[in-house]
Amino acid sequence: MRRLLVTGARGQIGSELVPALRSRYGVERVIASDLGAAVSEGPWEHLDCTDLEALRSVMLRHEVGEIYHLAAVLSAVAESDPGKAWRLNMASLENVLTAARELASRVFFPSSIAVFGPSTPRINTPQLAIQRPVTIYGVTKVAGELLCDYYATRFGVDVRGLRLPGLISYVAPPGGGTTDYAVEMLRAAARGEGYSCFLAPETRLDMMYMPDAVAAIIQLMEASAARLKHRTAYNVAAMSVTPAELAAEIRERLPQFILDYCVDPLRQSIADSWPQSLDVSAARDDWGFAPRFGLSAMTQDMLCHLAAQAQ
Ligand code: AKB
Repeated sequence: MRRLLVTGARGQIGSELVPALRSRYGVERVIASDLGAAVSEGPWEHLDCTDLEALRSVMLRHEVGEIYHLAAVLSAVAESDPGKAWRLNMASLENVLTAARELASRVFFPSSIAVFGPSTPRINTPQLAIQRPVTIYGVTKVAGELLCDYYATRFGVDVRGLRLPGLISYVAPPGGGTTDYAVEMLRAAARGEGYSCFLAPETRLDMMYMPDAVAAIIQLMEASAARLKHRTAYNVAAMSVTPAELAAEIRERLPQFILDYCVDPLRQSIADSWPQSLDVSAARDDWGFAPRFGLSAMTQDMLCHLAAQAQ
C-alpha cells in the first residue's frame, strides 16, 4: 500500500490534516515532513521541498503515492520579500509535480481566494472568473493552478486542489496571512484580553473552520476522478464574515470583549482586492462539499476548545 506525504506539516493546515489522515489511513502510512524537528508521533522527515533530489529520495524510500503539498509562504509575509515567495512557492510546487509525474503519485494543491483580484466580481465569485491578483502570493497561486492543470492534461498527473478562504483553527496559528485576524481575535477573547484588529470593521472575506477544510481535502482526494470538472481549483468557503460581525458573535458569549482597530494599510489593501464571498456550487455538485460550521457554530466551538486549552 503506497504512502501519503504531507509537506509543510508543521503549518496551520498540516497540524490538523496529518492527524486526520493518520486516523483514516493509519499512522505508518502518513509521512509528515517540514523544515525542523518532528512535532508529532509517527513517521517524520526533515524535508526542504525546493530540493528535488531530497524530495525524490523521501518519496522513493517511503513509496509515496500521494503528496499533500502544503508548504508555502502566505500573503502578508510574501509581500515583504516577493522574490523569495515566488521562488519558494513555485520551485517547491514544480518539484512536487515533477516527482509526482516520475513516480506516478497523486497531488493535493491548496490554492486560495488570493487568485482573484480587483477586476473579479467580488460577491458570489464564480468558479470560472477573471484571475488578475495584485499580490505576489496570488500570482504564485494562479501560476500554481495553471501548472497543476498543465501537469494533469499534458502528463496525466492526478492533481486536485481547493481555493481555500481564511482558515480558522485552535490547534496551530496561521503563518502570516491577511485573514489571520480572525484567529488572533478569537484567541485574545478566549484569554480574556482585548484585540486590536488590523483590518477595518466592514472588511468582508470568506472563512472556513479547519475541521471543514480538512474534511473537504479528504473528500476531494477520495472523489471519483470522473466527477471532477475543475480538478485543480475548486472554490470552497463556509462563511462570509467581517471583523465587526465576528466580534459581535464573540460578545454574545463574552460580553466584556473589547475590540478596537489599528488598520494595517498593506493587509487592508490585500483584503480589499479579494472576493467577499465565493460561489461554491461546483464543489457541492461535483463532489458533495458541505461544510458543517457557520459563524455561530465555529465561534462556539473555537471558544470552547481555547478555554479547555487554557486549563
Ligand atoms: C492568507 O490570508 O494569506 C491565507 C489565504 C486566504 O490564502 N489565509
